[in-house]
Amino acid sequence: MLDAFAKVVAQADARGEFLSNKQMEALEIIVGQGNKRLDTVNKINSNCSSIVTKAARSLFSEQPQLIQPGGNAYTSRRMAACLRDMEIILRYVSYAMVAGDSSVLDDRCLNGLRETYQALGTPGASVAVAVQKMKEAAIGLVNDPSGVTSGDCSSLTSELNVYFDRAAAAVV
Ligand code: PEB
Repeated sequence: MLDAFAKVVAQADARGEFLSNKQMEALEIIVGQGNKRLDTVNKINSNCSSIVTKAARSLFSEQPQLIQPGGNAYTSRRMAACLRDMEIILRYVSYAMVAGDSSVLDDRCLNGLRETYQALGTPGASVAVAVQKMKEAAIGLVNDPSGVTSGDCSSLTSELNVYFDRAAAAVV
């Protein structure tokens, strides 16, 4: 598990070199955007249940067979497992966002997840739709200007997009 700083240190150490100017500049940007990054993570954390609920409602309205008898989210046990999985994925996306690096998400959440769903008979494509819907909800909240100092968050929202897309791509 790496963060943006540990990652460039590991890369430089592997070559036996000091950090390059390019690497230093990338870290300067990260430091400069530090408060915005933490605001982004805070928005996700404080709205996690509404992000999950909204996405799940939308998924089940588009794919009602999931909650009908025989469906993969039918019975409250499976529904609970589904909502829990969505929350786990969102939590690891939030960790990646705070670290500025996807390795925590990759190593501790996505690694082997496709195979787990295949073994369970859970439709990965539907999980991917759920992740995309959480992405829409989370980005909408991050872009909501109310209650925060206005500024340019485009690079942070595109980074957040990448983590959600990575999670969605990992389960299909
Ligand atoms: C991954 N999910 C399930 C299981 C595991 C995971 C390991 C089996 C054990 C259990 O039921 O708890 N666990 C989860 C995860 C990590 C982890 C992400 C990462 C670290 O440790 N059903 C649907 C939807 C989808 C869904 C498409 C969007 O119809 C999910 C939610 N996951 C789902 C369901 C089960 C499950 C388990 C329904 C239960 C499957 C079953 O027992 O039939």
